Amino acid sequence: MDTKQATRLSKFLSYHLRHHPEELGLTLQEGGWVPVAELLAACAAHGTPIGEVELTEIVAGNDKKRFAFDADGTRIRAQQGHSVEVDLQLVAAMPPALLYHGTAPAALPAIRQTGLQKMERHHVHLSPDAETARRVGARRGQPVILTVAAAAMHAAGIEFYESGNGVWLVDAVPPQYLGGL
Ligand code: HQG
Repeated sequence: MDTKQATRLSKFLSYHLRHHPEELGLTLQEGGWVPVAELLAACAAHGTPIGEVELTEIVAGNDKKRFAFDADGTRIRAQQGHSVEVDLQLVAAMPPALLYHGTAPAALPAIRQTGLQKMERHHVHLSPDAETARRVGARRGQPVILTVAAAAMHAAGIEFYESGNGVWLVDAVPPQYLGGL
């Protein structure tokens, strides 16, 4: 499978596993899981056939590890980024001292007022390093990198979750914990 095809199928899977499973006639199970056999049958029935080997390649080769199989490989889910109501059964974890968030200059006045909000997603997404945050922010033009005093937030009782792919998730980041504003 070439990169272009992998990207196309990855976007197709993200769209359905995060946002619109119902368009494929699927319902996400607890944890966001979908049986692999059901997913592949639904993709084929909706004009985008994906083979088992191709699916494994997409999951393993995905630049941001957007998808994961369960332990026995019979179910698949998006690791984060959902807009549908789903309990990912995330386990709270101790974050590193500093995390990073890449955003667009236009968002800064609002962020100064209200801090980072989860907007359309389930959580605010934070990056483990500045370079990753820069890439996230660059999706919206010239990026601005904010630092997040994650250990201080954690010490104040705010829970952090690590998704399976290195992204840190939190409900909100109040402005006093942000640097670079
Ligand atoms: C901004 C992609 C105004 C926030 C990426 C961001 C990431 C505010 C936008 C993942 C705000 C939300 C997540 C406030 C935050 N006022 N704007 N108070 N608080 N914002 O896409 O973090 O390819 O929901 O800075 O690479 O950009 O989908 O979040 O600019 O990992 O796997 O509101 O999505 O990964 O945008 O990106 P998003 P994000 P995938």
